[in-house]
Amino acid sequence: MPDSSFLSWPFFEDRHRTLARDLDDWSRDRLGSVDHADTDAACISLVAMLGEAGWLAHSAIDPDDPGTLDVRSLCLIRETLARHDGLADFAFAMQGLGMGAVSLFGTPEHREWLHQTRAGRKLSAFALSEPRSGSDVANIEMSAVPDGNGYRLNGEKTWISNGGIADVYTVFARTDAAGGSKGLSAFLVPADTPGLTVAERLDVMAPHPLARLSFEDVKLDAPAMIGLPGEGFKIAMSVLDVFRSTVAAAALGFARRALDAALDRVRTRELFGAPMSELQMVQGHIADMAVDVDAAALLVYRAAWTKDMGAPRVSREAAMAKLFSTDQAQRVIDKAVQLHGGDGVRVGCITETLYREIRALRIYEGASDVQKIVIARSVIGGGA
Ligand code: COS
Repeated sequence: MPDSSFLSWPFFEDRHRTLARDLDDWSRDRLGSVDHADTDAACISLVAMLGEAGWLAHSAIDPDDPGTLDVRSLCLIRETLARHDGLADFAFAMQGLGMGAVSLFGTPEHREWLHQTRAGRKLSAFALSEPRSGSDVANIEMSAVPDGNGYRLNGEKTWISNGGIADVYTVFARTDAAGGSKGLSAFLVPADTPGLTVAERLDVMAPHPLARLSFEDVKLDAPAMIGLPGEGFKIAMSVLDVFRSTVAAAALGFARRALDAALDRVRTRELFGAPMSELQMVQGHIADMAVDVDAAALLVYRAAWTKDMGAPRVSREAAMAKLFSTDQAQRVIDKAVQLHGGDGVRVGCITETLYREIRALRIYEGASDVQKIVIARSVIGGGA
């Protein structure tokens, strides 16, 4: 395990230190054997492996003994998996995000799904974004119209991670046409519900399962609703309050991997008759990278610890962690590419992979620009 000194910080308990070390060992032993040629198949197999090994038990609450999500564990797991394999991190993260609303607001009936998702036998997804509302959640257009005993959903969702391979979706739709952010509701929708189809699979620079979904007269019974009518916006934001810190943790994992690769490079590569590490300009890069990584870690685990200590909202802390950590990881990875010279951009090398992997994290689960809005409103308003 590379620099693990952060584990002695007071944010953690011994169970977190053990978790991080055990997962690091497991990842080194197991993740190398996963074939990434077929992204869907790799994801399904990673979810199964993570479930069998027990790691997915941390992705959602235990339906038989409901407590709260431990955000420090979620962050440590994402950081560790991202350091080893970006797709493994993605597979873990989607099981948590997809079932986030169920963990936080679900009924015992909704929570039945958690037996399957925590065991890695079923895959979940979070369907919030639409073609005309990504950052502006209050503008969601998908309609959920009362119909007999339940609701009928019509509309589209896009950029849905795990779209096409998920077994169940958490879907946000409009139950009150005039209500703005107060007119949205959340629903749990099994993938095989008639009328729900995959309209398009989307290819991105760091491949993972992604799709645009179409809902045509998707009929749901009333108990499919999570929370009460009109609570959808607050449910979505509460889920993002937890999971934005974990995106920041994944970025931290990518950055640590890039720093480790850069350290290997500068210690072993000779330039102008000496190891690169003796050049002051190289030392300057390494120092900047190390400060970025530690500062990100402090923000990530401050946000996670604050939530775990019972804060009802950590919007500001989570937004700061996501904004800073995803930005710093981009800088750290770019420097690692630079220190590798031509080798840094060869297709298939770790720096090239990380360079592609990191970019989307500044966009999904709230673009950096949205995080700035959240932070500024909180700071100006003097609230959380
Ligand atoms: N927890 C609970 N309630 C929250 C909340 C949170 N984290 N954030 C906001 N709310 C509440 C507000 O308190 C407000 O309630 P009241 O009207 O009762 O006071 C209500 O929700 C509306 O909040 P706000 O006025 O901030 O809504 P905006 O429409 O201005 O939206 C942003 C704010 C832009 C921050 C929000 O739309 C957002 O986060 N967008 C990004 C979405 C995203 O992450 N998309 C990616 C999808 S997943 S890949």
